Amino acid sequence: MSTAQLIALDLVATLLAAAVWVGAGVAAAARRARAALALLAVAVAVTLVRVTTAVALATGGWWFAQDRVVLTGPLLGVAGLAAVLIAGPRLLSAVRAGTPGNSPAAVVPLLLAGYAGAAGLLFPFLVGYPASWSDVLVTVALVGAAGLVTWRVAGSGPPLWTFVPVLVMGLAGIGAGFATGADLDAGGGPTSHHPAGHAISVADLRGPTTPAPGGQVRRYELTARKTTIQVDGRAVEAWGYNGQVPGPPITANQGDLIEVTLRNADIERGVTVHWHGYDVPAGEDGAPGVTQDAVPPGGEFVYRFRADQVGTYWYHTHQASDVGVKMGLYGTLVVGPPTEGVDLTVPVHTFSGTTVTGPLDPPAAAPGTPVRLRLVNTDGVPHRFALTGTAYRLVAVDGSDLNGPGELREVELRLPAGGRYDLAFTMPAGAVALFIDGDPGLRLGTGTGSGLDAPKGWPELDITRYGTPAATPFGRESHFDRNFTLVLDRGIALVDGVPKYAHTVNGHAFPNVPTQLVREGDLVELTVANRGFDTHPWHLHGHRVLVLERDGRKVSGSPLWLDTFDVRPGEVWRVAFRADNPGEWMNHCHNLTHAAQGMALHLRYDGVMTPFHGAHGG
Ligand SMILES: [Cu+2]
Repeated sequence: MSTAQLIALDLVATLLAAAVWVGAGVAAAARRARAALALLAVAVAVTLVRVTTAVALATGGWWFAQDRVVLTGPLLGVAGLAAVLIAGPRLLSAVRAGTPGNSPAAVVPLLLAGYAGAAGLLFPFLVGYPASWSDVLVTVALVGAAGLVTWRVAGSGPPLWTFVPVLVMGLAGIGAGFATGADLDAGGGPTSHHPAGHAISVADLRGPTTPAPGGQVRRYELTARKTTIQVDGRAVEAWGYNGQVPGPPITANQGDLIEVTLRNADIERGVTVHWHGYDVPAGEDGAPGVTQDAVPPGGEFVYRFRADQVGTYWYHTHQASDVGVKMGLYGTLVVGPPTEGVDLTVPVHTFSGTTVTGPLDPPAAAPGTPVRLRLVNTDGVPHRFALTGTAYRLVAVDGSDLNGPGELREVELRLPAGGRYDLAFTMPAGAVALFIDGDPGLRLGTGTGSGLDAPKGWPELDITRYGTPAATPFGRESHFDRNFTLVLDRGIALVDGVPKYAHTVNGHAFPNVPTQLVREGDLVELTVANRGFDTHPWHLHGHRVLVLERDGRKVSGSPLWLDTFDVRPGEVWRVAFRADNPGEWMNHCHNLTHAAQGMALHLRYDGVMTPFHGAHGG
């Protein structure tokens, strides 16, 4: 059983346990001693199931079970045991004697066990990981207070002063919640040696101003402005670079210097350009509040960087990016050498529920022509792609070539938010069709035939098992200078100072997630576990990461160098990277709505500081 299934089963057991304990208490209060006794027996059984699921969850990783094992499991266990010992004999004798059995000593312990069970639901939805001392105190106080109130309502309750310790406990818990935690996570490595006053500013970590020998300068001007675009025959308000959606395609050859002048015509919230997956110098990264200030209307910023990485990338605004990218402030970045034949970049984006591939005019592709399709997911959720009419190879992921990619047919490719897949094939005699989420998205060549039918029930390609292994500069067995763990969840947390139902990292939301500290040259391991119910496409700026394992299983196919990896519910990914690009970097979920709701943090090199503040940066 997968961890996600176990989480679901555990929730069902938790819900049932709470409901049945409460049901037993209500039955007892309603003078139905026999029903109450039967429900008590069921409650004990469900509670035992719940204990089993909680323990089983721990096998997927301590993160999945911590709150259950440390707090809500024992709480339910103790309350349930007390209910059995106190209410059980009373109900039994009531049934034997034919009396109502609704004494407070029978009713209150049963309901209290129900409240303790309900606390187990509170955690996965409202608190998340990790359960802190503050959470423990508040939870126990809440359950205790509910029990005392019930006792008084049931009659012959305890004196009012008994509420005092419960109140004190609750207030202590709330107070502990406001205590500020560490603002730096050194990942088990040494902490800073550089006093802030002597650090290098990210604003000084800029790109070169000349191309590599033999390269040329590629100049682009991007002006962000409001515009109206046609989607499915409807006029849709959009924001576009140069008023185009997607923005102008940026292309270069390896060694060229890319120089982009960004201007903002009328986007009040400000704009930047972030080079997604491109490991530019930190000062060119386009992260507002981290590497620059957002460009206001009338403002300008010039980006310069060498086109060192070959492959398929994209660019987008990073200012209020949840809104800005959705509105259309994105475009593609492709770095060659040029390929032979048809080379088509397909940026997929969803406007008001309609998924589009950009204004594509597929060129004629004669049979025998080599074709390369560069799929770019510019949305915040994954898309499923299927290619019909031909066999093909998945030759590159996130700009990096795969090793020994085998021929594919009748499989579905799931592309994470922000990710890129390059597909290659030789044009067959008939037509080829690309389906996106089951809908026709693009067609090459002419002709019809059953080969072009919408794919049905095709299995998803597991890219961790595709292609053949090859040597990598480091791997699972390497010694890592720093190890960071990010547990992703939902919970109530402060987002930019405001309490929200946030998407959290280790129980915190941006900007309160401790900044990760690394030193140049470090080999860094990053473990990302998803305790929640949403998929989180994790994206570290400025670095490619090598996937070490997913859910404890190593990558058995081609080495996978990614800039965005989808951590689905219940999954645990271990990835690693070499800290070779000094700066302060965003490290965040690329579902930009999640990022705006707190799922973001910074990774900073020792000796680097940022003079930029205030903006969310997500
Ligand atoms: Cu997310």
